[in-house]
Amino acid sequence: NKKANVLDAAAMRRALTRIAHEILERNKGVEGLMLVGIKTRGVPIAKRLQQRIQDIEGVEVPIGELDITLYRDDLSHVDDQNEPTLNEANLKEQVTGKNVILVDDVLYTGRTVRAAMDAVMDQGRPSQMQLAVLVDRGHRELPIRADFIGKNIPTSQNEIITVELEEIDKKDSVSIYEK
Ligand code: 3GP
Ligand code: 5GP
Ligand code: MG
Repeated sequence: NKKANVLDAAAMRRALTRIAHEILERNKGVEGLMLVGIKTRGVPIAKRLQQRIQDIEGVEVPIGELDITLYRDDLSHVDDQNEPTLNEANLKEQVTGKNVILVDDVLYTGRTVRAAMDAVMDQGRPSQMQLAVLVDRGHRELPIRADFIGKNIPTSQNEIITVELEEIDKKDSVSIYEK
């Protein structure tokens, strides 16, 4: 059952525009940048950031996607280490020498991002990696933090954040639910 709407479409749009500017400011432009979306909802978020960067700088930065199968017991795929496992690395572009910006919808324990970093490193040797997330809900279990955050939403363990995106869910919104 729903507790609160946290971001509506306009707020999400503003947050992603800000993140695009922050990425460009931190990295002094687009040189060497590559965006890598973590499936499912990290992918359309990465595409939106790519579009905004193009609007601002007039350059289309390369984009890739990663499929990290989640480890959680509330989801179907679990490996014997109880860790997220890499399904496929469909990184169309070479990552070697690139500044790879990982993009995901929600950052929670950090295990998905850890697996994503491994997956990227298996493809080559990026010069740098950074992390952009729409929502940081806390409860990290690894020494991982995001460089760019749309919204910090402190949650309890029995709350879940629902992220809906136009491309998948026909609307843009972020809300908090009680399990
Ligand atoms: P996503 O693939 O678009 O990121 O992991 C499958 C989906 O379940 C994810 O979509 C994620 O948004 C959604 N989800 C909702 N609540 C939770 C949660 O508490 N934990 C995890 N791991 N996924 C959740
Ligand atoms: P982590 O590996 O950091 O625990 O979880 C990150 C991944 O799990 C993200 O890709 C995200 O989709 C999913 N996730 C974890 N918690 C939530 C949540 O509360 N809401 C949503 N929508 N996704 C979550
Ligand atoms: Mg996700």
